[in-house]
Amino acid sequence: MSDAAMVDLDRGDGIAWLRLNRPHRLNALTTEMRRELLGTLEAVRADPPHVLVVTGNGRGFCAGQDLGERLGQVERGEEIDLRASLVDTYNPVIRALGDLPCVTLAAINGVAAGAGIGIALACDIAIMARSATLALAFGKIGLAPDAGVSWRLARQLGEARALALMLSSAVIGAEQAMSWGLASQLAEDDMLDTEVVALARQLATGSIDAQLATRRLVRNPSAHLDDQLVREAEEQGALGRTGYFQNRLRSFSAKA
Ligand code: LHQ
Repeated sequence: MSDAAMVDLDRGDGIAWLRLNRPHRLNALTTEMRRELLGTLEAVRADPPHVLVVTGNGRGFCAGQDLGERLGQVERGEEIDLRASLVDTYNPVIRALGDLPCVTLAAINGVAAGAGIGIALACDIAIMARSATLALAFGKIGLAPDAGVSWRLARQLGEARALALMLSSAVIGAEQAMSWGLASQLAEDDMLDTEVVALARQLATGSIDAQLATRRLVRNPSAHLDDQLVREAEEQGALGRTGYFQNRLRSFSAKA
């Protein structure tokens, strides 16, 4: 498998598709694959599309850490340093995804487990196929949630519900994920790509400056309303000077 790309990047007109590509392992992440993913995200940052779609090849989105790789280390008597894995590759992937200068859209085509959930939730928008699931698999193998999952679920679902789900290694179905706001759109399995393309095209007509400002305000809110009001005013001040805003004003008044 080492010669084949484990992460594919297809660039189109304003929309790029990043596909995790170890389908026979439900796109479980090896160290080499995480490095490849980081390199791909750097390439996207250097030459960003308007919208990046993140998805998985085959029937899974991403099954989290490749357990075979870890078992190999255990059996060879090697030291297991999960902290180093997180610091060196997982955390940079989550940070890079959350900070790309493009809108990111997770097309959750199948199971997202463990750190795979972290990748999905690091994207700005998640669309889930009806048969897809979020498997909080960490506890089953004696680990705690990582890749930002503990933070995001507690923030999104509230501490009590998030803790109960994580402690019981729950599997969250797509309809449940939708009703809890973890995904914002549900697609029939065979319509996922079509709906993703439609949304991506619509997003690509928007102002990227406004979209990135919106992400900054929502993803990293201030603790106090007064501080957020100041930040909103600063962001809006900059957006008011963009050509996009000024052109929209012109076309609005031309219609009137
Ligand atoms: C896999 C995997 C996998 C390898 C399916 N690895 N092969 C951890 C450690 C280090 C640092 C940082 O952070 C983390 C965070 C984590 O990500 S912890 C969570 C790790 N992931 C898991 O524990 C998930 C393990 N997989 C499963 O529980 C199931 O496979 C799920 C629920 C994902 C899917 O179940 P099924 O749809 O029934 O598929 P399957 O189990 O038959 O899997 C298909 C194949 O994929 C199979 O291989 P095979 O050769 O038998 O066809 C699996 O062995 C392989 N696979 N996940 N993580």
